[in-house]
Amino acid sequence: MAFDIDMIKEVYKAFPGRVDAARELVGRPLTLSEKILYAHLWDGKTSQAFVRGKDYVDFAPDRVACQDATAQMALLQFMHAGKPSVAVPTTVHCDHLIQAKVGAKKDLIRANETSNEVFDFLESVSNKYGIGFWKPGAGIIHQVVLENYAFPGGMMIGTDSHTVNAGGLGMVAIGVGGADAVDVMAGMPWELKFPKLIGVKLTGKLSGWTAPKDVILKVADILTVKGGTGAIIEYFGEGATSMSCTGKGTICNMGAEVGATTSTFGYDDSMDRYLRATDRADVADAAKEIAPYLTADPAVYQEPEKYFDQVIEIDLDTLEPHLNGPFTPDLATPISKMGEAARENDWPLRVEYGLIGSCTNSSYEDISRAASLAQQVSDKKLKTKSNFTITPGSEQVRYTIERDGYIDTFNNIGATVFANACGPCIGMWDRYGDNASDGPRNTIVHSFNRNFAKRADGNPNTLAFVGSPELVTAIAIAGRLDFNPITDTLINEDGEEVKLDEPRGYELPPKGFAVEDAGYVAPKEDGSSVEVKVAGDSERLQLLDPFEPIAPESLQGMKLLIKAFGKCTTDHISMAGPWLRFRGHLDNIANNTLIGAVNAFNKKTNFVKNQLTGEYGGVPDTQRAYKAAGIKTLVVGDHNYGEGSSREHAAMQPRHLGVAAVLVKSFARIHETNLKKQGMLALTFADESDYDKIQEDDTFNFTDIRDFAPDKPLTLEVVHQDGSKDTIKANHTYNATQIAWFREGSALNVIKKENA
Ligand code: MIC
Ligand code: SF4
Repeated sequence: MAFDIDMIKEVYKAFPGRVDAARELVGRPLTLSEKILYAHLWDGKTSQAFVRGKDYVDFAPDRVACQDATAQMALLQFMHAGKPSVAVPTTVHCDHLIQAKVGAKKDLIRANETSNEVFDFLESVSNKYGIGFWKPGAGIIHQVVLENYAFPGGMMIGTDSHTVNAGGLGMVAIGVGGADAVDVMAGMPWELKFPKLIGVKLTGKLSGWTAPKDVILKVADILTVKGGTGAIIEYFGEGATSMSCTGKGTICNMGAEVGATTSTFGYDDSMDRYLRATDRADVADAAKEIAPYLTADPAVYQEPEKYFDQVIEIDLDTLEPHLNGPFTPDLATPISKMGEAARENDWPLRVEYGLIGSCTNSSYEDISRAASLAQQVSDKKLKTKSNFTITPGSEQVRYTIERDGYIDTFNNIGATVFANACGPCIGMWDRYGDNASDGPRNTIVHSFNRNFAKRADGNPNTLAFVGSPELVTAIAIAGRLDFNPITDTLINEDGEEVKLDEPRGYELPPKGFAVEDAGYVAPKEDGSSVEVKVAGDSERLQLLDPFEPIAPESLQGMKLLIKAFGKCTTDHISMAGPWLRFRGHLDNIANNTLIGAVNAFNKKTNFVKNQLTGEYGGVPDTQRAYKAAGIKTLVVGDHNYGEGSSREHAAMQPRHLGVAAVLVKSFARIHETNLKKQGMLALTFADESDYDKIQEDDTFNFTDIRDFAPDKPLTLEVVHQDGSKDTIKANHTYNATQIAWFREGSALNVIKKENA
């Protein structure tokens, strides 16, 4: 069972009635996002039109997807939920734990050796609870989901922030922490604040060097990394319908980089073609029957300002290829301005690596277009100047592009083909051996989505720029960051000036997709006798103990653990790369807690004051000292704290070590929910400038924590070293259910209690 057509037909059967009822209730035409949301209400209907950006709503997603690095914690929690099997179709994908080093074959063998314990655990839990299992090498979660499970009008959640990729097939697909996935797997409602809506009108059509990637790089420029927070981005217009389905996937994928809850596109012919090409004609037929329901009502796209909270218009006829970076995905530079920007900022012009593929950009279209450039290297007697790598998104894509000769084309320019896995996108790239942390200053370009410091190779001095696979390939051929293939020429072996022709490719494989072993393992019908494998002395896996509730008394006399300065993403809070190996062992992975965060008082990483001794040390050690002394702590942060990944480790680790509250200027959505789910206090400064009042030696008292209630800010007394005090207000977004999570110690404790 690669996908569940019966489930999809059920969804489609109820869809029109639910949408019509919602339209009547709301009293105006509906956007696509609203249709999907209202069609997935937990109770099936509502008597209330929801207020966007305000009301918490219970939903019933159609499916769940988890990847190996987050599934471990999700499933360790699910094991506590007291259920014999998952309540909705769920899959686990082994993709993050495969390190890229020499090439697909050997790397996969090594990963199976080094992580077999984890893969075995995931396979056995999947088997036990009725979860579909995708083996290491099968592909990256989001590509596999797009190829097999995504369907127009569906709603899914996944324990990875780029779950949003499935918006390319017209879904509302949302990244969540593992505890949220546990709710849905356990057959409970899944709660989300009803999102705001951003409409993006795409006029004109893509052509030449410009690719779908450039649309989202431009959107990131406009919205910045936090501009999409709490919103669904809905794309429409001629530029949207004329684009491939997989191109739409790329755009939705990187919606995570602007903080959007998700992104989506109305059902159109490109989706129909993609469904048929991926062997799902029955889904395409079923979708066709309710097609008008799978896109917005016509009035919405005619007068978008009336229906969206914000509208952006991008003209694809004039959109230039972009490169975004370094260190943040919203720093956008059109390729024609790159030379100037690089010289101004002293970015190294020589490009060491061009890397294409990943979950974001490894469609057949991407690969065939990039290959058309690689082909020109020999045709035009050029030499590729940078190293070049490819990480295909799935075995189906890899097998098909190999059959069609593209792997050979890339090999001819000296490329390395890595396994169908995350690899260099998430620091699972053995570029420097053990010497990554003081690697040389250098530039790389890739077609992935994130480019935070150290993300790809662990080297803080690597400047990573994000671009389309086409542009990355052209730049790798030229070996220069300031190469603009639209205007610039290269000198070939004969000393002649040559220009690269525009990329050309195929939306879908002319000979169809093919694959020998896609890598799927179906679970047993009845898994009750399956034993889950966790060795007692394992350093990779540890069964979970429930968290104790944080007592109100312990919120008096708290100490400051760290005041984080500037960008503090989940990569700063719980680094990936080498630490991915401990994702199933809470105590071990806790040793990386906040080691990437910059201490506002000395601008150093992993160097904070222990108020008990006056000495400076690493964050995890200092925190363990407070824990040993029975003292709870507070973490302070800047804007968009917890940006990036869905990894709930970024919440569970501080929780495990005794951090009770996180007080910041603003949160990224998934991280804020993750903190709440683990029974912590996730708070924002009512007055942002209070951030400046927090000193290194402060002690904190939550004076009115006993009155913790929805819509009522908390009061925090800040006692400075000289005895002087500031009283500040901390806002929160907890509703009554979430306050119960805090009171019980975690959301899981509440589920357990209910199922006891
Ligand atoms: C990422 O792209 O940062 C990851 C690694 O896929 C994460 C998930 C994780 O940390 O395991 C994400 O995006 O959620
Ligand atoms: Fe994997 Fe990178 Fe995609 Fe995350 S963004 S799922 S690490 S390929």
